[in-house]
Amino acid sequence: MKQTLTDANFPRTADHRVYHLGLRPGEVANRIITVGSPSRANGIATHLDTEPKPFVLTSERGFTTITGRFRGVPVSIVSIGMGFPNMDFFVREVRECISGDMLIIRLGSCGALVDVPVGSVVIPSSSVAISRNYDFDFANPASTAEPPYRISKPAIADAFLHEERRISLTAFTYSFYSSQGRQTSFPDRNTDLIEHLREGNLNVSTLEMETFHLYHLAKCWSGGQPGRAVPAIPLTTGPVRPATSKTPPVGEATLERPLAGKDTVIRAAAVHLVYASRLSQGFITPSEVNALEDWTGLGVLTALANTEIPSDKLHVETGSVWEIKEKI
Ligand code: R1P
Ligand code: URA
Repeated sequence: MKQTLTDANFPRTADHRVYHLGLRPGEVANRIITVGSPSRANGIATHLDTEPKPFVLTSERGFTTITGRFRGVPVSIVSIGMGFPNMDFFVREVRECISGDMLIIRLGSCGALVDVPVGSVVIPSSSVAISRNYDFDFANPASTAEPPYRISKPAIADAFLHEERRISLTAFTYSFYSSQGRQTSFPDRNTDLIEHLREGNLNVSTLEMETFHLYHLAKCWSGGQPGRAVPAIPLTTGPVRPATSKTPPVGEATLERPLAGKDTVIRAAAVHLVYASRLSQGFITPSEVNALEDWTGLGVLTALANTEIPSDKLHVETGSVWEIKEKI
């Protein structure tokens, strides 16, 4: 950490940069693709317009944001690393840098529990969370009546990626290993977990580590209804209180005033790339990854650019990194 931060509740630098992503208003757009790895972000960024030159910022904590335009539409690509804590940093800190609505699509890899080849693409319409139960005694399982893993109710995606909503359930896990049913040298008591997830009443199709938290936060923000306007009741009692605000240009933001604006929504969806087949034990090759990430990245950029955001729910362009300045 190089700069002084103020406000222990929501730390920021004097020039309004958020603590972990390092961004400030005007550096991240309303339409966002979030990915796990910087190489995926850089690959997708090759599809951005050359004018204005895409803005790139890698924070000290390893979050990389690339903001530019795709076919003229402002868009950001944010690489967040792995796991739900990073998804939490991303959604909350970016929310504080953008006025208006947010459209977020996660483009991430997964393991498949359904019989599809590696390299397949799954669009999950909902997600459940599988958490390790810390009250279970993993060393002495006979000593507790608790289950070793807990499975939550589903969180639902926004419909903007689904022309026709097909039910595809993803499971988000706290670990790549134990709660995805992988066998390691730890006593994880998970040998029947995969079978349980594939059973008819659950019918989980993919396993990964961020989507549930994204869907859950989007729904919380949007008053419980993905993609719909929030009700008049305040949504949070925490750091963010949605309030009408005119977005100041970069460098002039007064942060006593939250940026989000009134009646804003966060619309979230995900595209999962099958890297691992948990049935055949196959794993994707590097050249398949490159091809798959390229065409799905282009598809997600296109979906975002084609999804309307009302003009009064867009962040102001003046002073932003996506502003096209007239050449003199
Ligand atoms: C595990 O290898 C990582 O890959 C998946 C999981 O959710 C986890 O983050 O997503 P990404 O490819 O987006 O990182
Ligand atoms: N990502 C995951 O979380 N799990 C897999 O099996 C593959 C990618």
